[in-house]
Amino acid sequence: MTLAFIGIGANLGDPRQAVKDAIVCLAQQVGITIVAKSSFYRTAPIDATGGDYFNAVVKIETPFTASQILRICHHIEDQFGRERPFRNAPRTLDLDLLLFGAESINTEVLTVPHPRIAERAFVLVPLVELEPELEIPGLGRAAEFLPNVQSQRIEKFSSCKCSRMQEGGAKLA
Ligand code: A4P
Ligand code: MG
Repeated sequence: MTLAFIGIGANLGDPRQAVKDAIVCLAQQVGITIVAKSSFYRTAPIDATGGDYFNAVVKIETPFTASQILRICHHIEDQFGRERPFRNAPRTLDLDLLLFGAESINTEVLTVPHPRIAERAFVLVPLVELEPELEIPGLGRAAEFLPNVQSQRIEKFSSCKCSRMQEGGAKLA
């Protein structure tokens, strides 16, 4: 079994709903168990055009290889109507394999850790939320890169209409 992290992003159609639905789709796949999911974030497009993005990161456990996970991600993107008219075009759904255990992978179709993992607040902030002590193979502690992305706008956004409740049913402030 390998623990891996998948970055989810969307800025076309109903992007908040797409991020939510994508988590359900990932959870429904045979061989993928969602271990943790970050908050939802509304983020300014980075090196990209279009409206604000919704981003989140999930931590998964899987018996599959990294390329098998990438194939599943592409299959889900296709089902959300993903089109690729030009580089970094607005998208209905993007699923990126950010980390796959401690593996470093460099093939024609797959680079892990994701090459821009330490340059983007929309990836780093949810990753560090999930795992404050996370180590990125070959780079070091993820949290150490946060100061470099401070200028990128990112805000937490409620993922649904219900508020969280404490144990015993008392409402959180
Ligand atoms: N590929 C290689 N390695 C990976 C990997 N670790 N995970 C290949 C996923 N795919 C990987 O991907 C292009 C090719 O990368 C694929 O054929 C795959 O085999 P793509 O999904 O078609 O295109 P992409 O997602 O635009 O590419 P990339 O390189 O992941 O883009 P970036 O750099 O992640 O930028 N701003 C905000 N606020 N939020 C966003 O989510 N996303 C981007 C995309 C730009 N700006 C953004 C956001
Ligand atoms: Mg992608």
